[in-house]
Amino acid sequence: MITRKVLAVFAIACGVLTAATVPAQAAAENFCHQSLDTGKVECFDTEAALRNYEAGVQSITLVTMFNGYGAKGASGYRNFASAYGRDYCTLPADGHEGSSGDLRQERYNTGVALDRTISSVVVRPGVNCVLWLADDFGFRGNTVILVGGTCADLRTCTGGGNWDNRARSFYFT
Ligand SMILES: [Ca+2]
Repeated sequence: MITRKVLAVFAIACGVLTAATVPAQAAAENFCHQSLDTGKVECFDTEAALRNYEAGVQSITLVTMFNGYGAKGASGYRNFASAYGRDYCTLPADGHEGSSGDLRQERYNTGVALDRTISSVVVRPGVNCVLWLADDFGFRGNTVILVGGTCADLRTCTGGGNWDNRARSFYFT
């Protein structure tokens, strides 16, 4: 009698466990993050895991570079975020909130290198970022400064001469 009773309880317990496990699996990986820069999707079992992942992702674009005029993405764009994961700049505490000393190493979404191809830029307004373009590698050469907003045509919008297809390095701070 005792043995039968124990088995019956065990069977019920298994049934409950199985029933509880199925919905848990169906709900798994429902919390997803998609990068607007790369299209890459990362999914997690819990919201807490997603938040933990997002805390380490530099997904907030502060500066966007475009190969074409008008800050339009059709001929290629590239987003840059803070190296510190912030959604603002902290001039002058951190000199390079984001940067590239060699734009041959940076690519638009089209695969074309940014070196001497940038024709328009957007510096996210309201986040205290200032963009410095340099016409040589390593932030050297001539430089020009752009504050928050859209520079739709680097031939004219800098106030510092023609910067179309000229920048070879940059930083924002
Ligand atoms: Ca261009």
